[in-house]
Formats: sequence, C-alpha cells, structure tokens
Amino acid sequence: MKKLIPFLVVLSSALLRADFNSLNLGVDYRLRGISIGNNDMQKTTKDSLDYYSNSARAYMTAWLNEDVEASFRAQSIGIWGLEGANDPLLAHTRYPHADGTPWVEEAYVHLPNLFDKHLNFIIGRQPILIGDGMLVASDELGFDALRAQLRGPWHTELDVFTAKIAEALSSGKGDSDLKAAIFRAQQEDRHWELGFIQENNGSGGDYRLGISTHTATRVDRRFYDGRLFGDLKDAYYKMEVAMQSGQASLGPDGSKVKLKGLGERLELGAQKDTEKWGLFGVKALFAQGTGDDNGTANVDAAFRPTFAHRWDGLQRSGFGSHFAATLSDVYDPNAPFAAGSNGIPLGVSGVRTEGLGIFSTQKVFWTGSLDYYAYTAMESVTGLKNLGDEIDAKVTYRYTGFVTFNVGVSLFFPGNVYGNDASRVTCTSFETHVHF
Ligand SMILES: [Ca+2]
Ligand SMILES: [Ca+2]
Repeated sequence: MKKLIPFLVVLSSALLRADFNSLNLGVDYRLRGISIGNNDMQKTTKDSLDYYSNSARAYMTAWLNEDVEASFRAQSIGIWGLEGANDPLLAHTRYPHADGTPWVEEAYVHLPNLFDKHLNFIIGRQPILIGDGMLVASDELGFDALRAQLRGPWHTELDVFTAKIAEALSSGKGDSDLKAAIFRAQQEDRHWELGFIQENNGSGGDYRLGISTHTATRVDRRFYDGRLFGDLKDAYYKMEVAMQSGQASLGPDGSKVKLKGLGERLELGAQKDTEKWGLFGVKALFAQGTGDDNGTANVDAAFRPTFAHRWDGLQRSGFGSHFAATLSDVYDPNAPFAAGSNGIPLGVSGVRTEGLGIFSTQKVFWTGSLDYYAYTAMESVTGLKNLGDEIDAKVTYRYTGFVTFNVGVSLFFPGNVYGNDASRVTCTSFETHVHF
C-alpha cells in the first residue's frame, strides 16, 4: 500500500486533467513448476514432490470522480500434478479455494481527499503490508478492513486500521480481528515508523507451548514495533525491532499463559552500476525471533506474529527460496501448502537467520543472484539448535515489460534439529509471469 499511495497521488493529479470515468483493467498470470527432491529430508526414503502451481489475478480499478476510486480484484489459484483437488496436501490452505474456483481478493472504495486532502480513507477488502511484513502482510489474500491515513505536517503520517480476519483456518465461533496504529515520519533519507499492533483471536485453535500442542480458547497478542529505513544513493539499511506481549487462554481449564518475546531484523544492501561490467549488488541479513524456554510453563516467549509475511501464492515465502524462514516458522515438508504449519519439531522454537547475497543485472533484462542462509533455533529442549543451511541460485529474464521468466535451484542442508538421518534437499523451480 505504501508504494501505491504516491502512485495514486500522481495518478489522481494526472486524472484531474483527464476523463474521470477512466477504467483500468489487467491480469497477472503466473505458472510455476516445482520439483523438490528428497522433500521429506530422510535419506532412507526415495521421494520427491513435483507439481505445477498456477494463479490468475484479474483486476479492475475505476476513478468514479476525482475523489472516489473503486477497486476489484479476483483470484483463481490451483495446483496441477497432485492427485486431484482432494489431495490431503491441499487441505487447510489459507485461501477460500485452491482448486481454481475464483474468489474475491480485493473489493474496496478509496477516498483520497477527505478533510481538505489530509485524510485517505479505504473501506473494504484491501491489501495491507506494514514495512517488510515482519508483523503484518495480507499476502495476496486481502483483509476486510477500514483504514484511515492522516497526513500531518513535516512529512508525518498516522495510519490506523481495523480488520476482521477471514482466513479459512480461523473461521471458528469467536471473533478474530487485527488492529494497528502506525506513526510514520520522514527526515531526509531516513524513514521512521512506530507501530502498535493488536491481534485478538477469539476463535482459538491449536497452540504450541514447549513440547506439546494445546487447544487455545483465546489468544491476544500485542506488538510494539520500531522500524528505521534509510535510503541512500547506492545503498540502503533497514532495522526493525518488535516487542511481543499478551495472553493466551488454554483449554479446557482456561489456564493463562503470559506472552513475551522479541523480534529483530537488520538488512543492509549496496549496489554499483559499472559501465563495463553491468550492475552489481550485495546484501546482508540478520533476523531473529525469540523462542520459548520449556521450563517456564506459564510464560511463552516464542515470538509469533500470526499475520507475518509467509506466502507467495501457494508457496511459502521467506528467507531462502526453499526453507522460507520467518522469525518463528519454516517450510513444512508434511504440509507444504497449509496455513498454520510450522516445519520445526515440537520443543524447538525461535528462528535466527543469517544471510549473505550477491546479484548482478546484465544488459537490463538479465538478473542473476546467489544467496546463502544459515538457520539456528533459539530454544531447544534437546540442546540441538542447528536448523540447516541453504544456497539459492536464481536467474531472471525479463522479456519486454510484460513477461518474466525465472529459473532457480536451491540446495538445503538440514541441521541436527532434524535428526541424524536428515540429508540434502534439492529444489528446482521454473516460473513464468505474464502481465497484460
Ligand atoms: Ca527421502
Ligand atoms: Ca515457556
């Protein structure tokens, strides 16, 4: 959304001189072929997970007049190559349908010019992303929300929203919602954000605590978040620290667990455009979320933002193309498409990722990248904390502005958390993205 707003401001001022009844239509189509050799990480079994994953997103936006924009986006998402739509792997995805049946991703009205152009108001099912999604990202699903952005003096903004959660997994009896207030300030090349985010989950569900899974009747989480983003000429830095607090009520006796925890993320990047050798860049990443000490039964210090960025279509998205780590969970070979899957054995919690990457863009249309990630668990009852390492090599080719091809190979080396029989996973993927 943040990127969209300057765009919308430019668009709206351009439209002041154009036809207000302008209609904008488009489609994004994406096809991925994925082959994961030794998906289960066990060398004693010969296995692979191979499938095609496709998605089509069609959108329509219209300025009804200079003060009102309406937007609608429908999505169809599905898998080819697994045993039909009833494949157990396709149960419990986060989408209303994952069998090709279209569903509404966005339907909202946007009023950008309220109160003498100081208030931007968005009502309806809409995309929401805070920062890099460490705490909140709608990940192409959309939140049913009311959002107000109040522009203040000296490049400041107050962004407030309240959303009702409609993920299939949390469609229990009680109410579930997500609220946030974020204050933003820009000071030369520094962008500051101070945020307060509250998750209220009254519909309960499975709850991991130490070495066991409980049933929660209610979970309330709060995050106090500080973020700094510096945009220099040929470099950038991003820092984010979030403190978790709150309470979980675990059934059936309603015992209370106090929530604590800390999430941190630091990213640095630099690039250089050379006349002779093309564009070269490097980046470094450090990210970690605290885990929980199994010895403290009524305290859970595992940092677990429910709505963190985790998905890109039906595939997980995070640090590493295959392992796709967040600060709290990773790719789960037993439930690769399931919302709420974790990928880390019980008794192990908190993920630290250290990453290094290089990339180069050649002749404008070709980009190649090589990334390395090391993953460590923050808490573990066995004392074994090595989650593994991953190497990703990727080549992207942009054919005109409308078609993009991607080929990637990832090697994941599981650590001792996954046992002595765990062995290398090889993931190859091919992706075509068409925009028209
Ligand atoms: Ca195997
Ligand atoms: Ca504990």
